[in-house]
Amino acid sequence: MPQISRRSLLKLAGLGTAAGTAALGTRAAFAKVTAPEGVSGQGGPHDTMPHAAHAMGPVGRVSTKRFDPSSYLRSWNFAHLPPAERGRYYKETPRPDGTLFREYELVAVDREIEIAPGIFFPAWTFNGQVPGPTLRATEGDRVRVTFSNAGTHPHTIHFHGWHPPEMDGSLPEHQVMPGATFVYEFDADPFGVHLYHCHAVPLKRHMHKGLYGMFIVDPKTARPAADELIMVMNGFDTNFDSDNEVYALNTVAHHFMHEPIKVEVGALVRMYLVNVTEFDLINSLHLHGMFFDVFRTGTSLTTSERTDTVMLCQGERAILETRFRYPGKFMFHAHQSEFAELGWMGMFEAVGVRRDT
Ligand SMILES: [Cu+2]
Repeated sequence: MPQISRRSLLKLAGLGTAAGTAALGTRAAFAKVTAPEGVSGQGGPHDTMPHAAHAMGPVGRVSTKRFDPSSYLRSWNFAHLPPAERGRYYKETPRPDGTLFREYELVAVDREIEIAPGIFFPAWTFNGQVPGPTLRATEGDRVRVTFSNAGTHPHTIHFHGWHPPEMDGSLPEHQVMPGATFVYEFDADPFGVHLYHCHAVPLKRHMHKGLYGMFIVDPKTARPAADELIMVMNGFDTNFDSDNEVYALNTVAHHFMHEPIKVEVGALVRMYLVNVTEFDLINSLHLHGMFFDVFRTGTSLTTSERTDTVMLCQGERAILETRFRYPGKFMFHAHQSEFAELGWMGMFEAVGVRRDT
């Protein structure tokens, strides 16, 4: 069977052609240019073949009915659900020492999801969505997660954080068989931005199929109020060649190109960023036109770095904080250009009055 390259697959899907029309004028101008005498290589006029690789962004839209990356961005502990429905998945009870007992219901389900216009991926999901719901507790809270496996394969939940070995969800005896239920319980510790994911073998298959989510633990003394964003860098191997054909922030390729993330000029913006991309060792986030403070793993309240590009290994995460100075649109994307072109690219849109300091 002939190999389908990552790029040809996306061309089939219509990714990579949106900018074609806009680029026509520029190409016509280039076509008149000839190489100076004595310059080897492309001596003649530049070719005028249609050049779909100039494209940025897909043609068409992914339905956000079942999963909306924009709503996922600002939701945790099932806050996006109406109260009655939310109560089915999340409950919090105050404890005498001032901490909370937080109870969650997570269920593994096989579900086909749309990751780029017309490209469907046979995912394994927590609660029908990829990434799974974001869980958020405060340091010292007690967390109980009742996990039911309604999928067709054995799964587990492995939380990053302090917990006893029987709560680790990583060994063969930890596997939760289809139809079975297991209860994970531990104290939220340490504060930071963590993740949870299935740890059944083969691990890379179980992870890349979509069984992962963010687990945030807030410090006892809360961080300063901010506009907070949940950002998961992920990728999808749509032809099972152990390589990703589609990359995204929050699952849907180029979603935030169509729906820029609205922020306010001058307001503190806090990004919780996790890299769960399989197959590629690293992923990164680059933000145009500004710098941000990095708190690696979110386990310190002191920034370690001010930069405009942060690189994360598989499973690594960071909190990024910044304030937009200027109103307008700012691009952000993986600085691995190929990932950006294959879907991991988006825009911020800052509104308000310019603040030069
Ligand atoms: Cu699994």
